[in-house]
Amino acid sequence: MFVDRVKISVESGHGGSGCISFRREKYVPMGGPDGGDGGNGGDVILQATNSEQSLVDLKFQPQWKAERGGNGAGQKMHGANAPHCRIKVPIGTLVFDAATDALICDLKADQQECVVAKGGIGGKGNVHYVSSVNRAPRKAQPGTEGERKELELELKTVADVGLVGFPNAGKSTFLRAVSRARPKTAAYPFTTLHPNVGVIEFEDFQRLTIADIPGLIDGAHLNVGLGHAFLRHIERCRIFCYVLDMAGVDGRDPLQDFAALKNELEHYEPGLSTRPGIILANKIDLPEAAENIRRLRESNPGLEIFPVCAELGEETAAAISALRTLLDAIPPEDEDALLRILARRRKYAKAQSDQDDDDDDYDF
Ligand SMILES: Nc1nc2c(ncn2[C@@H]2O[C@H](COP(=O)(O)OP(=O)(O)OP(=O)(O)O)[C@@H](O)[C@H]2O)c(=O)[nH]1
Ligand SMILES: [Mg+2]
Repeated sequence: MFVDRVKISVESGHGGSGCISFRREKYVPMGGPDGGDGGNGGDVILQATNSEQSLVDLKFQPQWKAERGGNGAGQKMHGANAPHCRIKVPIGTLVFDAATDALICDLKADQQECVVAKGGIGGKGNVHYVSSVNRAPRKAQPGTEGERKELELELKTVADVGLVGFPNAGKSTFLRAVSRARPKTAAYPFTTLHPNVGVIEFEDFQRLTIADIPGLIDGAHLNVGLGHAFLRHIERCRIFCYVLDMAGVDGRDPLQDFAALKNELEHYEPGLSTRPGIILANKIDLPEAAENIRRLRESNPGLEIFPVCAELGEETAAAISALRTLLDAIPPEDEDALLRILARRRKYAKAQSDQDDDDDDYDF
């Protein structure tokens, strides 16, 4: 099961109370106040990790609560600070406050952490309230309360290259051929149902990550097929690799496929289809491919086209080195990507609320 959106509620621990106590000891009359401070409550921390690929665990465990700090005690004993509650999430998780819709953090590196609810602070014991006029204070501070928040987590896979193509074009086969990722491949559409990321390591230890997403079809932006929900997993990719079935095995024309793919990307986000990329002209082992490659080259003279046979892993090296050259040429981070994501989220939320308002009109 793959989950890329989830709502959770988190609550940090309250601070422990300070203590009111007086020193009682043989031969020490009127020993004075000795109430210790309370310990701090635990924070709730989100931690990005390589070992999680989806938010599915959080779907089944949406409530998280950190422990409260220990209370202070006599003999100036400090209450124990509560341990922090760490929630592991996949890399690429965006965290939003569900109440305000504000972005809290963008966890995009392994082991990156973010405190989403700060634990309460322990209260002070009565030792702190001694003064020249009050030498036996019967006053201590309660700990401050923890925070309670509803969070919306949205996973956007982080990869350098996004594979875009129609179902059955051979995206997963290509990923298997060039990396150690093992997505399922089969001769029927929609074999891939959730994103997979493969990693290629070069001899100079540089790494290139490639994301494979479910196939797109005409009208994906209108939620046809698996819709364009999965495009969110490649919108952060710096370059695209369009995978085309040059033999038209399913009776389609690769030239039309290419135009349709660009159209879908553009519908999802204006400007997305102009992001740099290469074309992977797949299935060149089949006889129909040669003619289609000629036509594709003719109609797209400026584009880099790489004929490959993903099934046998042939001719893939040139495509991979072209991807690397392209990546090296563009800036490491698209700084506006996050802003665009936030803008689309707001647009989506507005459309949802407008729709809810319309629904209310018919609610008798
Ligand atoms: N002849 C030939 N067949 C190929 C080639 N590459 C992939 N195929 C076949 O095409 C079919 C679909 O491959 P997949 O890799 O599952 O395609 P996909 O694009 O991931 O498809 P979805 O996950 O459904 O979107 C499989 O039966 C592969 O064996 C190739 O280079 N030549
Ligand atoms: Mg696939």
